[in-house]
Amino acid sequence: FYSECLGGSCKPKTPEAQPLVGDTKDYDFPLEENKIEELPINKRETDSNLQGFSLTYHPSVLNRWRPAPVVLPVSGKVGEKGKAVHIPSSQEELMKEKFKLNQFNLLASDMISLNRSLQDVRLEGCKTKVYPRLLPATSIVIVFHNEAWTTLLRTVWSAINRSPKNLLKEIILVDDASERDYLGRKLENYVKTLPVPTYVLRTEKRSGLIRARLLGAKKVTGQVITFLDAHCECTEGWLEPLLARIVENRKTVVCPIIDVISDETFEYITASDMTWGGFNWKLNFRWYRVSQREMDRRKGDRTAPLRTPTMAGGLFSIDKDYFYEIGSYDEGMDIWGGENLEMSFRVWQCGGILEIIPCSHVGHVFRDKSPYTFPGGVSKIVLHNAARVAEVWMDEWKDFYYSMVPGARNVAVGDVSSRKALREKLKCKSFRWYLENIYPESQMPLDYYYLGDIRNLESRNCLDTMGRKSGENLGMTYCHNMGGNQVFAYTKRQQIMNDDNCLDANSKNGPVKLVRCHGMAGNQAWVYDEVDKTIKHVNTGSCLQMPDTSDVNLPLLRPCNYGESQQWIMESDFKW
Ligand code: LR7
Ligand code: MN
Repeated sequence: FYSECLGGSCKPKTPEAQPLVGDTKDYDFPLEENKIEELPINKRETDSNLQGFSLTYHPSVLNRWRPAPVVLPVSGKVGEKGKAVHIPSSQEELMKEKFKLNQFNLLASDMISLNRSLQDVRLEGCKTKVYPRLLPATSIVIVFHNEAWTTLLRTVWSAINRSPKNLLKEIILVDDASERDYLGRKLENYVKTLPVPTYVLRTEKRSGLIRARLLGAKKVTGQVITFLDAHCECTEGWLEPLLARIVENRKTVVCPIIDVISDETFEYITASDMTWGGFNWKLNFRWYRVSQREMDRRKGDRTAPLRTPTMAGGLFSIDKDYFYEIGSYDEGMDIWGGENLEMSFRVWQCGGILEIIPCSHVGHVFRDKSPYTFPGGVSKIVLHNAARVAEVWMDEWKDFYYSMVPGARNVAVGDVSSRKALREKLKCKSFRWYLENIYPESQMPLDYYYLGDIRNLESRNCLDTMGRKSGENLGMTYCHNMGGNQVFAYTKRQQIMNDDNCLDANSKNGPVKLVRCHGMAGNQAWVYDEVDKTIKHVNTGSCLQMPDTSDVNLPLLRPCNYGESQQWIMESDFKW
């Protein structure tokens, strides 16, 4: 249940070599199509409501700056200009051995210069943008546990090389109890030689990335905090647009576009600028295609700041005072996961703005697996963190999480009273407000009649997605009372949905498929009759029927006969 995003964080798999029209630089990776949940316009918060706070920074915290010089290719080195590194077959064994250390091609990384050059990946419209001559300086906080030397220092060097001198105050490295020698004294001595003040802090014991970031943030002396993962590369002009946006409104939390540094070849691959952050019922962060609504709000300008429902979590800038005003992080979260959604919900619900700034690009090494240990167990930690998000921020929509991931009910969430008090103190809005105004395209339905399993009266079996994907048939099997694949929401829009898929049929005898919800009724509209207990497909007038002997796992769509084989019970009786 957590594996899809864990460690690899929903790695955008092999980017389709499919340039967007009018731009040959950007690639589109396979995206989840968002379904459309259009709201009447008057139910939405207007721009002016969202931005009713302007703040001018005191001039004393602003600095005059000049663009950083362009980083030139290092001659004789591989990987320059962000190109892929290919390992000769004679070294394949070594490569595989080294891969295990960090779950990326360490041999390739070690061959590339710490100062490698990259392409200028920005849209043309970004290169000519003019930013205020006075901007606040940022401190960069990078937390790491057992990070590789070359990826860590390439992150540091890429920031130094590509940040305007007066805008980078310092770099704070937080070692979260790493167990590798080179990250000890050797690292401390190395950072002393850097042209930007750089410090190494150490947690006393493994504290996880959330508490490690809090430790780093405490030492920040710049006006803005910029967090980066320890395996990133900043590109030309990455910093100015982030800081410029914060100066316009200090309650804006800004993220760059996160490009892909291949874990296999370290090739720098531009990500789509048509992507924003969402989440599913399991509370995994996911990339989705930006809604038409948001494209329209930006009047089709691909260089304009993009309001995103959630952020990936690792790369963002925030005004330092605002970071604390809005409640920094939940210290009750361990190791990895959850803090990104927590901060996203909190920022939006408590009056801030969360944006992706398309003119700022930073690469990140996406991995398939997490390379380090999760003391206490991966699932326990990840479920614990996500449950805290659900308990504090999601109101009744937390039910979607718990029914999708029933195991989370047995994990202690710990004390969330101080986080709830924070929500009170800041007078934050409800999760309903968030869904209505910020994320109407979310796959969590706004209004629904029912959430639970759907049981056939005759066979006593339950509808089951069988974990299948969009386009595949709906399944059916014995009821396990364990939620997950057997949880469906019956929404006021007449959808029967599980996470982002809806029951869908396009002919009167089926089959009934799971198809990405489109929110436009059509083949996805069903009427449940509480009296005769039928589930009728609106477009065809046929009824959902239990499977026959030819395939006992395949529910059917047949002319209605009002027999028990077509009667369904929607009543929650999960035994937790
Ligand atoms: O116990 C730990 N202590 C640490 O210091 C565990 C991790 N860390 C460090 C780690 O070394 C790394 O520098 O924390 C940083 C993030 O950990 P990763 O790289 O294993 O995380 P990720 O890239 O797989 O996960 C994404 O989601 C995380 C949820 O907790 C964090 O928010 C990460 O910062 C975030 N990364 C990004 O947003 C980059 C884009 C990936 C995506 C989507
Ligand atoms: Mn990472």
